[in-house]
Amino acid sequence: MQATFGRTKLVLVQGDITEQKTEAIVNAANSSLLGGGGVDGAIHRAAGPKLHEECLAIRAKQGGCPTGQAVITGGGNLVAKYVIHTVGPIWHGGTQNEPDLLYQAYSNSLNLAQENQIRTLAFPSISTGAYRFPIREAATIALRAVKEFVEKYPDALDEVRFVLFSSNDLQVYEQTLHKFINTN
Ligand code: AR6
Repeated sequence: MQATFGRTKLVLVQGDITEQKTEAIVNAANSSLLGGGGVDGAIHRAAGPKLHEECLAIRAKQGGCPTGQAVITGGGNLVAKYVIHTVGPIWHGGTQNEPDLLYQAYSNSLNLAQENQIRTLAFPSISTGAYRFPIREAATIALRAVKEFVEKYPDALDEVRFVLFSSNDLQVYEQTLHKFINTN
């Protein structure tokens, strides 16, 4: 499914984020930046050792990445030139500021893209795997973060895509986007 938020194209697809041809892809990392399972593991495997080395250098400098923040590295062997690593919140029932932290993970990733003149960007569904954030609420937060960024910086981005791993996740994002288009 495709739509536009202002001058920015919004694309929802089912697929593997490591194969995207956007200038940057976003990694749903953890605070250690040392890799892990899920999309993080897939990105580190596809990008190769250079990515790990760059993450180690960031750790040496700033000691990891707090929840809601984002850091950037090169893309190693990926088609994407950059990887933006962000850390979504672990879901604890919604009482520990999880929605706001998830919003920050998206908006800090978008800010970092803009600072690096990145015009096309692919996101996975941050926090909705191992971190168990409910997918419907996460989709609303993700799309709201992109919409609000684009309203603030209408010329910054040509395309934002969400790459959903399962057809069910894609369906949830599509339903959420329909609501945005109809009500916002
Ligand atoms: N492309 C796109 N999406 C994917 C891919 C892929 N190749 N692989 C998995 N997903 P998760 P989180 C989906 O668990 O919840 C890691 O161990 C997956 O189906 O990767 O933010 C990190 O190191 C799900 O919908 O990220 C952290 O410790 C979504 O990506 C922790 O997991 C996110 O699931 C982060 O947990």
